[in-house]
Amino acid sequence: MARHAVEANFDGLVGPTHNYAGLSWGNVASKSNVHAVSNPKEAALQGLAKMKRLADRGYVQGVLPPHERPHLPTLRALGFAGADAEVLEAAASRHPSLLAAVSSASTMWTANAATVSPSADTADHRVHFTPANLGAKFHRSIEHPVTGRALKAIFTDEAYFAHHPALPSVSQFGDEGAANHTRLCSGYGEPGVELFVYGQVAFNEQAPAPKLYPARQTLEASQAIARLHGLSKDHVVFAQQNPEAIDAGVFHNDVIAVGNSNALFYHEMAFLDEDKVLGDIRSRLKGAELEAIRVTSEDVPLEDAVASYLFNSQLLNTPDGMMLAVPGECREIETVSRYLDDLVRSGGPITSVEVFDVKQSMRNGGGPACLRLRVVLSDEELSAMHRGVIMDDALYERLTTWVEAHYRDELVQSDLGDPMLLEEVRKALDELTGILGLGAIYDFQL
Ligand code: SUG
Repeated sequence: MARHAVEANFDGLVGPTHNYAGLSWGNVASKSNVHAVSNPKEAALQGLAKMKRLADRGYVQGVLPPHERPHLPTLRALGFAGADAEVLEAAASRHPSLLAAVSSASTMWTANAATVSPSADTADHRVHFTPANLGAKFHRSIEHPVTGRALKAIFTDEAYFAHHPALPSVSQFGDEGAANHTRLCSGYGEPGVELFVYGQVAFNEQAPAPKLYPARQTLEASQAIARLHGLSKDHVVFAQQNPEAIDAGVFHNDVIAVGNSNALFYHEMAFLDEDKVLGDIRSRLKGAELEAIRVTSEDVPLEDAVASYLFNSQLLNTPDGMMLAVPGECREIETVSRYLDDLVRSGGPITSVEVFDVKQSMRNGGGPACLRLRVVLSDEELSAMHRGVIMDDALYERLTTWVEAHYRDELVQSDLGDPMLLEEVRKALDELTGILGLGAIYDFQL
């Protein structure tokens, strides 16, 4: 019998080294804002304000900690030696782009942290987690070990939670986590349909693939995760992303589609074979009709969808329908803003639109949906997890004070080699694991 369950959202707290290094080829915003001056304090406060607003509305909101950056163990593994200050100095002078890569605050985008399957879908009825290897980008490929530790520290009880290591970090198994994974269901506690969207088939060179930008997720990676999580094939759909969309800057599926409950909100350019995707979902979805909310290029040109991040919105249940939590940029682009007004008047499942300001993250290609990892939890699982990361007034106050005390309000590339910055980060993170009650998760704490 189905149990009551909720969708909890775990947002990544923006780290103290948030900066614009132009590290993500294929991600238009990251490339166009390269070397802009960042404001880590503002970025973290914008993220916290988003979490607080959703927590105040009654959603279960959690927080995932940032990682230690610059990451000296990676620099040491690549041959930089000596005391910490010497390692930083050598990297800054000899390989500044490598230093930028190991300094990225990219763990804020927790939609890429892992793929999560709720217990209603899995063979052993536990919640399954697989951290994403993020092998497509070096700066992100170093995230999964600490992500795995953080998830284990939060979801510890093995009676309820199962953790897998990341897939092999090679291009054939490129995995970008929940950004390419959506679950459709009649109710969160019911068995659902897990939709895995991939950009490329790795073991078939003849299969359609993007020509300009990399496909970060492979079919083989998605299939491996479905196997590891014990998902039955009657509850899984694998769909190829439209290669043209990837070449237009849609580097993850969550830049062009978002699903919630029985609704799938997507652009007509999202999938290579749209009819098959919808048909496959419809034939597997039990207890509800799929509500397909299709946006045409005439409604919103793909370019505007990418620039506004319309689809990188959170789609959340409300008492009278669903709310679309959009980034502020959606109200700055006329076609998108007009479309949103028409959408709420259309009588469909989306009954309200709310704007969230996450501009600091948006300039690196991360909207509201990139910033959160969804974890569907039954009431029992929710009480079994570590509660110290759940947002409430007191945690919001503590984290805001912590950010105000430790974060800089300006950061440029040349600051990344400053040994003081590393010291500030470690001091801040050590305090943070105390605030969140996580124990030791960082390399410098082990
Ligand atoms: O992987 N940007 C991230 C943005 C991730 C967005 N996530 C989702 N769509 N779910 C990326 O491309 C840019 C960092 C820099 O250029 O400084 C960056 O890593």
